Amino acid sequence: MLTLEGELRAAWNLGQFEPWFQPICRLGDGAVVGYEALIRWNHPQRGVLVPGDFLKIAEDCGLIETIDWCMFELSCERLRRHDLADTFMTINVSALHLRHVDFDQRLIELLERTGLPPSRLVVEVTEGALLDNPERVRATLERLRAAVIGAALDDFGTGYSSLSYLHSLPLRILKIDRAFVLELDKGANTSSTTVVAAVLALARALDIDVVAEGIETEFQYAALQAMGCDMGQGYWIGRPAPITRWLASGPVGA
Ligand code: G
Ligand code: MN
Repeated sequence: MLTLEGELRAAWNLGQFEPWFQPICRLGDGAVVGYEALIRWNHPQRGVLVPGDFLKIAEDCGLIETIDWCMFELSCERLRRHDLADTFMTINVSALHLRHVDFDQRLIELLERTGLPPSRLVVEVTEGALLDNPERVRATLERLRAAVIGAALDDFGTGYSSLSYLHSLPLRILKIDRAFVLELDKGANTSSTTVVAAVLALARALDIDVVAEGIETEFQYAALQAMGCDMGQGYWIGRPAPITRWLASGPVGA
């Protein structure tokens, strides 16, 4: 029997990983303004696996960075080929990537190869990845900004949420974690409503756009819209196909 690590290596060799694109909508009119590229493993027996199912093993066996770079490249190519509109795309960058001093240079070269304008790319980093070495990450994000590549703070509110990061980092987007969005269902007087309102006010003051993550109900959508949240993503938006395997224009031809 194959171990999961063995399966993962085989899957990599067989090309079973691919990026899916979750639309990011403007809550005001529901227009798709961007996408988050999310890795999926098309497992021959177990179906489509999400990162939670295999990321830890991919990290432990040292394959994750290779897989990630391949996903970044595929995602950029697909966005360029399929969506001529001015949508942006976010990619998830881990602490491992940010440890390499040449991360930004490598990303810039990837964009040159794929022909995707840098202004259409946004790298998502988590608060956890910042903690690793805040100064180094800030320097990397500054160099990316100089190259017109944007940065987003992912899962905001779940980590240490140091306010000092918010104004010292060159952020284009703040992503409110889905835990707060989930709580909104419980009505107007929850602490989650207060937190979301405070984050929106803070972001507005700092001129950072906000994306709410994990919108699963119309109620959540409406509540966020009423609070003035700019953008959102989640299983509710874009029904019936919330996470599109390909961009709206259909699959990539061979
Ligand atoms: O940490 P990050 O926000 O990048 O995580 C993205 C993950 O969240 C993806 O694996 C994606 O499939 C999942 N996801 C996207 N939208 C929703 C949603 O509406 N609800 C839940 N529970 N998960 C979601
Ligand atoms: Mn993300």
